[in-house]
Amino acid sequence: IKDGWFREISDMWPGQAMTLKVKNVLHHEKSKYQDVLIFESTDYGTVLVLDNVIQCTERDEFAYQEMITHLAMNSHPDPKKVLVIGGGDGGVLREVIKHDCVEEAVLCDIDEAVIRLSKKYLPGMSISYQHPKVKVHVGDGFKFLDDYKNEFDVIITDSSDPEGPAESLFQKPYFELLFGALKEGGVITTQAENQWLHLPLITKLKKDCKEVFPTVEYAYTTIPTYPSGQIGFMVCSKDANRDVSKPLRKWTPEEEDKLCRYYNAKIHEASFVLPTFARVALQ
Ligand code: AAT
Repeated sequence: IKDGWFREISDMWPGQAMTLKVKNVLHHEKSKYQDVLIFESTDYGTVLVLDNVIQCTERDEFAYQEMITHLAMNSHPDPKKVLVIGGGDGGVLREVIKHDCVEEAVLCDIDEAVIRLSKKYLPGMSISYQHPKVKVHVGDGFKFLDDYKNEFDVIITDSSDPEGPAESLFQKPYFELLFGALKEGGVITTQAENQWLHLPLITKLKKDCKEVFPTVEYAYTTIPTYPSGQIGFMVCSKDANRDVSKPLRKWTPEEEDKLCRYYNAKIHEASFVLPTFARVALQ
């Protein structure tokens, strides 16, 4: 923070940086895994920052949390058991339990500090921790998955960027673990970075996924406070005949308006339509 502005400078997005005006620093600590900063911004509500990278702001988090969740959940006919890797703020869990068919939602985040501080400073996201269907495990997602075979219908990896504790969550062995932990017909989504900034990384990610899953597609959402204003997802299924770009289950338009602020059935399909430069690179 300099002169009252937070600047998200990183060599993962060279020569550019999101800047947010700070009203008040609420908390700053070094956890076991990362530097954790929480501040109140002038226009984006409360902001969670890990290792100088914005993880979420109250104003636009729904654009990411709803999309990473419902793209997977609505591509599965009847998800009962759901796992979230990362996502310590609780926002993805909040979206998962909007689906009445869910019987159990498990979250595994590496950093207890993110969970503890989100409960204190981000109530709109961490409200989900009070839900009776939710179970929480603190630990590394990669190690956690190794203990589960044929267990989950949907697994959502809401992870930070590959520099830091989430590095292993972007590599092929992780996708092999995901595949093994899914039941027949299971679906995953993972945070898959930005098409303007990380096309080589996304291309490699898609290739690795393709070697593990029969169905692999890249989708994206818009979000002002992530680098370059967008972030993508890899959506994969164990079922070779599943078209994840079309929702298998839909809410009614009235339900959609009540349940979600970003996601709807049309934007589900639209999010897989890529600009030519990205489509060609990812073919
Ligand atoms: N919904 C907020 C968005 C995030 S949060 C990423 C979470 O991943 C953090 O809570 C972090 O503690 C957790 N995490 C990192 N590594 C691991 C791991 N190995 N196992 C389990 N959890 C992990 C993502 C923001 C994306 C930012 C885009 N620039």
